Amino acid sequence: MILSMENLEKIKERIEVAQGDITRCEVDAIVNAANTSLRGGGGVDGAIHRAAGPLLLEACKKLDGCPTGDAVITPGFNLKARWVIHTVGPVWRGGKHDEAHLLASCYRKCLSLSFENKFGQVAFPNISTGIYGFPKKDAAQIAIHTVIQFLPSHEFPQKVIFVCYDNENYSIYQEILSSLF
Ligand code: AR6
Repeated sequence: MILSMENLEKIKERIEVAQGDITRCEVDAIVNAANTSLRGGGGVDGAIHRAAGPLLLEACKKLDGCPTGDAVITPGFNLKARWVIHTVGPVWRGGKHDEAHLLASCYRKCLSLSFENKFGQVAFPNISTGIYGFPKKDAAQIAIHTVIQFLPSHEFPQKVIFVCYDNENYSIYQEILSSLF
């Protein structure tokens, strides 16, 4: 990862790691690790739909799905977060099917939507590292790298929170971030 000390210093305060349930985050937007149909599913997607209520599915049905690597936005309905950014991570198929680029694209698209909407805080789950099977360390490097590349040249989102659910992801994120800052 090639980063200038100046850029790192500038964004240090804008990146946080937390452990817990993303549906409880009081932020402008939470990111959902969805699938291309946007019709809900298991994992964090299921939890977000349950917490947001049935209007979220209705809003998703009005959208024409979402391709892998892209992102779309809906209101958060009953969630504490005002908005949900739905992104579709790649299914891990051994690493030679553009998985890394597609995962980076998910983070970039979510960050761009947050920029356009002038969001203060946006919370990300560890996209693709559950049901979709992306190796956790590699996914964390991609997530952190993409955020670090984006923030210095964008005023929004003001803060990115990586919300880890499982202990393994939480330790990985803490380790990578403490080695950087
Ligand atoms: N809060 C934060 N993170 C969570 C939560 C939660 N409440 N629940 C799970 N995670 P996954 P994927 C973490 O499987 O791999 C769905 O069926 C989990 O520990 O939710 O991108 C979709 O509809 C893991 O680290 O998403 C798709 O079909 C991370 O969230 C498919 O799963 C992502 O795990 C997407 O698979």
